[in-house]
Amino acid sequence: MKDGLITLEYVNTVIKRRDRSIHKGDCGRILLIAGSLGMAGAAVLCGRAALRSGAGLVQIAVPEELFPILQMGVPEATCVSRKSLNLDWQRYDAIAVGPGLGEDAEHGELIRRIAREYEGTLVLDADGLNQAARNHLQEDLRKARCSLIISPHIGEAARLLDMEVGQAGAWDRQELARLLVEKTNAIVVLKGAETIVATPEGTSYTNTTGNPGMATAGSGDVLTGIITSLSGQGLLPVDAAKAGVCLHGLAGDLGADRLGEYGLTAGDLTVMTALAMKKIL
Ligand code: NPW
Ligand code: AMP
Ligand code: MG
Repeated sequence: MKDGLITLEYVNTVIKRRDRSIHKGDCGRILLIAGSLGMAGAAVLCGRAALRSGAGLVQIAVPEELFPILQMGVPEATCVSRKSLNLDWQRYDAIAVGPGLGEDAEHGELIRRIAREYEGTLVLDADGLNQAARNHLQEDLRKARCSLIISPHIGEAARLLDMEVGQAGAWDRQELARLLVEKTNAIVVLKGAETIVATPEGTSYTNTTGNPGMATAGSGDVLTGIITSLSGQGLLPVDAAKAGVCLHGLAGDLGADRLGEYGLTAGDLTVMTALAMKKIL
């Protein structure tokens, strides 16, 4: 069922204006478990997007050898080692797992633990979803204590549903999103042209922003940063997902206006995210 469109007018109603006396600790303390050797860029893009959409404190969990890259790429963020990551999850307002995470088998157990223990909002994307599929964590996700948002593209959706990509692509996208909700009990962000947000309550929304210039490496990693940032800033998970896809698309539209669809990069999207936030407020 399609309940409505995700518009800028809607986004304007859910993004909070900043109180004059606010401090960074009030603006979302988030953890991004992202990046691996060869895919440090995904963590950089995710971190930059989180900051550009207003997160007050961003911590990025990466392998220690990537610290220099991350600290140069996102100097505003702090880094923590992913070796035996054993943090007090509850001190974060939102957590993301997945962009550029890689295929290390131990991440399956990490996702299971966070889903079981964490009481905030968890955003699972990219290799976080691939790990969930490979380790058959769908049932663990269904029983998660945290609020869960998943943001698959059609390839990741196919893996979660144990389908071939072509088979998943033949489905009506609204129906496919609903199937993913049934499988995981998560808020599902099914990405692509006209991204769909479907909820366990049975509602489903279609995004109205974005353009083909966003079909570029790292674009989804930027979206994960934005959704996690908005969750950390206190938006309800469903609003963070809906507003996140709309702002991400608006950033893409503002970027395409200036640079064209061909030249737009995910790095540009992170900067345009700041302008997108400015435009809707
Ligand atoms: P094909 O072959 O293109 O026709 P993967 P990934 C299929 C990180 N990144 N959108 C597609 O079909 C990510 O965060 C790091 C997308 C193919 O079979 C992940 O951790 C970057 N795919 C990791 O790389 C920049 C679609 O799905 C498969 C599709 C892998 O992520 C890049 C691709 O999915 C990247 O973000 C659709 N609409 N339809 C960095 N700089 O560090 C079908 N497919 O194998 O999960 O690859 O999305 O690149
Ligand atoms: P990913 O494949 O994870 O990098 O995510 C790609 C991002 O770009 C998602 O947010 C998609 O919705 C967006 N995107 C990709 N292609 C298009 C398109 N043709 N029109 C609008 N958005 C797109
Ligand atoms: Mg992706």
